[in-house]
Amino acid sequence: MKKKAIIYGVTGQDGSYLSEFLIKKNYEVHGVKRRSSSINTTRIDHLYQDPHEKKKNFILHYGDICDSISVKNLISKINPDEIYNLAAQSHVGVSFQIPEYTANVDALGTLRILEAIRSLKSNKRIKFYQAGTSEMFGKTGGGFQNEKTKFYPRSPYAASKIYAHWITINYRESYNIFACNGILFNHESPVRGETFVTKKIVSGLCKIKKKKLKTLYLGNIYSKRDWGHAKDYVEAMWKMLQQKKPDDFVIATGKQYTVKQFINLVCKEIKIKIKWVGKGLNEKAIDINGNAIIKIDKNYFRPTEVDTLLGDASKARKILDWKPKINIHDLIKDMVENE
Ligand code: NAP
Ligand code: G4F
Repeated sequence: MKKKAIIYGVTGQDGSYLSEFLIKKNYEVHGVKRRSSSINTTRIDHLYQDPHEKKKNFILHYGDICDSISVKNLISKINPDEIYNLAAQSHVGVSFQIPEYTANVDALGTLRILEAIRSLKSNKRIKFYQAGTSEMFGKTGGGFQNEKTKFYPRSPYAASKIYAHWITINYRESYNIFACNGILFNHESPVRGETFVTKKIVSGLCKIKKKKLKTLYLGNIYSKRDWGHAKDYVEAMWKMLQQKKPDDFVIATGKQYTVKQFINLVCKEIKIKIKWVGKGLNEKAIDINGNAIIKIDKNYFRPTEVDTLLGDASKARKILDWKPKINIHDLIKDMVENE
């Protein structure tokens, strides 16, 4: 019998990589997409199968984790072996503009899925994965973060994800649900959303190289992140659900770069020579012709920033036998090639 998985957030970056991964593992994948007036399936179009085909391994359903009724109905209709909750308003900066909506999706959305699993009383012990984030660590003060590090959220997004983290643990302990929290550090890919900093830098600099853009505007280029590749990280999600006991895991590379270092690496990859001049809001990257190709725009700064994130994934390495295969240089190559 094929295992069945439901993916909430199937149209997102991780949803597309996880779908490919599970299909290769011979799962029947049920992806949940939101109704939208314009196309939101570009990341998964290559997996689409005509609904009239007999043996399908990729099936799309309309749904929304803000809608308890659709969540309950779908989980009860499919009766899956595994559920991956990747659905979220996932942009930290945007969460300051739409804090209540972010909490509804990112915090209560998780509760709605857990409650559907609890009330279903399935003949299976449905396994649940919650997409937690290193943003929950927030104001870290530097050094490495692991599963024991305390949370200090710095955005409505992070505060909502902390609710989701603890409600997942509470349902595990209260109702014996097989529920795991992945605490994933930043992971990127060619299909990363256009407004996240790595994609914005790669896409902007490639346009500058092709003379289709003059200047790329960015915010805080001194924050430090631990960047991995989404392809590696979806494997870790699956591995968590294959263990005997449900548990929580940090997933990270253990290497850290500033946004500015990331820019320098991309420039090197696409062979643009730059020189940094100025300070603060006046800092700029100048090319060999004297053009300011990167400038700072204060509108991209957040009211509160997460200055430094660096993950210690030794628990995942030991228990899941997981380690990242793709380093930052290969990640950048992959992103540039696809641009
Ligand atoms: P993403 O590209 O922004 O994808 C988010 C997905 O959630 C999209 O499919 C989106 O649908 C869907 N969604 C949003 N609101 C929804 C709702 N109310 N009901 C159902 N679906 C909804 O994010 P990602 O980078 O793949 O990240 C996946 C998950 O991991 C997110 O929960 C994110 O917060 C978390 N995470 C990401 C990272 C990272 O570095 N990428 C690190 C740690 C944790 P549309 O396509 O229609 O917008
Ligand atoms: O790419 P970012 O927007 O990612 P951020 O805020 O770290 O969040 C991402 O990773 C989290 C895991 O830690 C996920 F949970 C979350 O869903 C998301 O995927 O920004 C990275 C850094 C920040 O410090 C930001 O202030 O880059 C800085 N930055 C500088 N200029 C910018 C920009 N970020 C964006 N998005 N756009 C800029 O122009």
